This record gives sequence, C-alpha cells and structure tokens, in this order.
Amino acid sequence: MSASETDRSLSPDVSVSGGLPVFPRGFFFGAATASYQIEGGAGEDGRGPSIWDTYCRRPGRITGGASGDVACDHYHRWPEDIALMKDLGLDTYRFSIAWPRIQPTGTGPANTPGLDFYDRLVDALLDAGITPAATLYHWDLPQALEDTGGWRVRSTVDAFTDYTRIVAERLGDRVGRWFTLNEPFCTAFVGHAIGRHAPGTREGTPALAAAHHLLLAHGHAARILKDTTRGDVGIALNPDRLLPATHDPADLAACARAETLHNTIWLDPLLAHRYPTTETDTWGPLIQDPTWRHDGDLDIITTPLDFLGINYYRPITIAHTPHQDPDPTTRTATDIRATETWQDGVRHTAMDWPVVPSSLTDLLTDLKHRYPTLPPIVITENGSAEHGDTPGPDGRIHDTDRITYLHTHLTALTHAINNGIDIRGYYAWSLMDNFEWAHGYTKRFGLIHIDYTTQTRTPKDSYHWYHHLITHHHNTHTP
Ligand code: IFM
Repeated sequence: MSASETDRSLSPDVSVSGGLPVFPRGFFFGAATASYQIEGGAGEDGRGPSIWDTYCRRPGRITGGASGDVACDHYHRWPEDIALMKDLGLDTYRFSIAWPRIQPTGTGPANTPGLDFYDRLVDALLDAGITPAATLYHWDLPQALEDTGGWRVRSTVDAFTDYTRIVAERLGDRVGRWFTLNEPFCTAFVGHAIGRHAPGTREGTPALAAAHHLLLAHGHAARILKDTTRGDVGIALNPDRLLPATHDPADLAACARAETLHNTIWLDPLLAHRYPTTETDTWGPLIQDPTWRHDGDLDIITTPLDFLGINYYRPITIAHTPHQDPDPTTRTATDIRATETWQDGVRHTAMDWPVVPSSLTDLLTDLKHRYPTLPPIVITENGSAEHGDTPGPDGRIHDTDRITYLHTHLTALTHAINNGIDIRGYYAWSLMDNFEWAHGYTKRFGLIHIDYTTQTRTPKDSYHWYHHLITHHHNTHTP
C-alpha cells in the first residue's frame, strides 16, 4: 500500500477547512472503473465472450446499439491512463478483472495473456505509487457459464472459486485491496428480474437463487483471498437509502419490502448470519421453498470482512403499486408492489437521480445502528453523470455540477465520520467517461472526458478539483 494508506489510526476529529472537507489522517482517495466499461480489446489475447457481449448484440437493448467492444480502449492505452491517475494524485485505483480474459469459458486453465495484462497493470500502478484495488466480478460473466445456468446454479459458485484461486495466485502478492463482487443487487435483480442488464431476463425464483449464489461465491472467494493474499478483503454493495413516498401505511409497507430486496437480503447474511425475516412478506411463494440454500452456507457467507464497500449515488423514494403480474408463480423477483417515484424539490443528474448528499450520512449512520458488527467502510463508488459534459470553446470541460456533487457528498461523508462511523477511504466513480451499460455512451460519469472517436483524454475541471482536494488532504496531514 502507498505510504499515505499505512496509518490506519483515524482521528475522529474531522472538520472543514478552506472550503474543502477535511478527512482524518490515513484516509485514502481513489477513483474506480470496471473492465467491460473501459477496456475494449474484446476479442484480443484469447478473451472469451461475456454475457455483456451477447446482451449488447440484442437489438434495442443498449442505447445507440453500443457495446464495450472498444470502449475507452484502456486495454491498449493503460500507460496513458496510469499517467493521468498519477498526475491526479490518486492514492489508489479500483479496477475490475474480466473473468473471460482469465478463463475464456469460465472454467479450465488460465489464459496467460489475460493474466499478463493485469500483472502489468498492477506493477505499473505500484511504480506510480498507486495502490491497486481489484474487483473480481463487475458483471462480465463468461457466456459459457450463462449457457449452463449462470448465477442461478451452484456450479457457477464452484467456477468462481477456481477463478479466484487463479487470480489470487498471480496477483495476491501485490493487490492491496480486494473486492469480490460489485453490486450483486444489480447482477441478481437488474439482470434476472428487471431484465435491463445482462443476461436480460425477467425471472422470479431463479433471480433469488442467483442472489444466494452470488453471496456464497463471495464467501468462498473472501476465504481464499484472506488465506492466500496480502490484501484487505471486502465486497462492494449498493445499499440504498429508501424513503416512503408518504406516511400512508401502504407506502410504508412497500418501503419495507423494498428494504428486503435492496438491502437486507445482502446485509443480513453478510453481517448478521441470518436471512431476513421479511422475505416471505416481500416475495410470497417465490421464496417459500428456497431449496438452493444449503446448511452451512451462512457460515461461508459470513466470513469476516476487512471492510464493507458502499457504492452510493442517491436516495430512492418508494410508493405502493399493485403487482404487475397477478400470477404469483410467474411474477418476477422485483414485482413486489413497490415502485420508485420522482423526488420533487431537488436537482437531478443526467441519470435523473436526485441529489441529496445528506442521505449518504443517513444511510451510513443507519447501517451502524442496524449492524453492530459493521466493518470499516470504504466508499467504493460515488459520482454523477451530468449534461453538457463536453469541451467548450476554451477546450476545457467546466463540470461545475459534478464538482458540487463531489464536494457535497464528501462533506456528507465527514458528517458520518463525525457520527463515529469508521470510514477509511473514497473512490470517485469514475476515473473516465465510459460505457454506462444499457445507456451505452450517452451518460458521462468521468473525471476525465473521453472523445470516443479519437480516444483523446481530457481532464475535466472536476479532475483538477479532486487533485486539489487530495493534495490539500496530504498537505494537512504532513507531519
Ligand atoms: O457505471 C455504474 C457502475 O458500473 C456500477 N455502479 C453504478 C455506476 C453508475 O451507474
């Protein structure tokens, strides 16, 4: 780990100085990306197809018919990208490893050129003084595993365990921080119930089985990483701050069901060795015979975490609605008589997401109350997609809305630290504009602008602001 990360004795005395939020000594700053969103090089060096390659080819699924075939061409331009990270002053960089580069069909021997790519990346990050932080799974499942049942079946847990061993053996001496999975909520429910992400299906019980297998895969991987590598181990979840649309009992009950779907189905097994007692209320017949849960699974899932990663963007307001599908046996896992509604009176980003920084403080404070065993927190993603994010006549990108978003959310984080929550670091999403899943390239989250025609990288004003914040932080704590 970099020198700035070695002192873990965080002082609770946090304040604001010179207009910038001030963080405790030892707090680290990073930026995050994910393999399919930036790498490109889709057919190179033996990489196999992933479910996202398949999904992107289905007509009408991705805005503009886009795919991650080329994306930001990071697979070839990574030296330039690391130079930009170094100039930015990052303490740490969170990237994800593409499973289909390591095992093109999801099982079998390692594909050496794929491993070599991440080996070079990790070494170059360390040379630049940046701690590598690797996510094992950010949604690009090898297509061959989907063909045999994907996350719905237990054999995919075994495959993930083998994949973890391969990566741990090659990179385990140098990666400083591991994330097993990114946002399993999205994999299980956006992928298998809403159908807006790969594999793009609308299922009921199988989506719940996928949720369980993801947790189990996490537990097995966490054990391997803890036993065989030098890095800290965690998972990146996206727990949501859910607010009832009104105080009407129907909206309150809908919000409670959404809590199970978004939050407790993940957090209860991980942190409290239990499944939520509200599952039957939420899913009815879909959950009543969970044959995919075996004795002993919770013991594996509850493997202690060195930290919990939290991806946070916005609060979600929930209102009661009737079921979309009246037949309980065919309804999807997200058809729980609850729907997201528009939040009036606040700014919305280009994703139409409400901007409410205080809900980050509230979310973290609430988690601490609910889970006394809450491990140290790392904010693994936070940022905003904004309109008009293109170079002006002066060649610069004056993304003041993004700066305000980052500034206010980082300030909200200092409030959570002041509330006694142990928060160790922050990764901005994202280092650069990239492939925003079903939105294709139409939503830009980056600190660095990408011209997708020329692949020119242009740091936005938010990049310079973040550089200033990081420099200020390190200067504040220089002995
Ligand atoms: O781009 C995504 C990322 O892959 C996962 N978390 C949310 C981001 C913004 O939608």
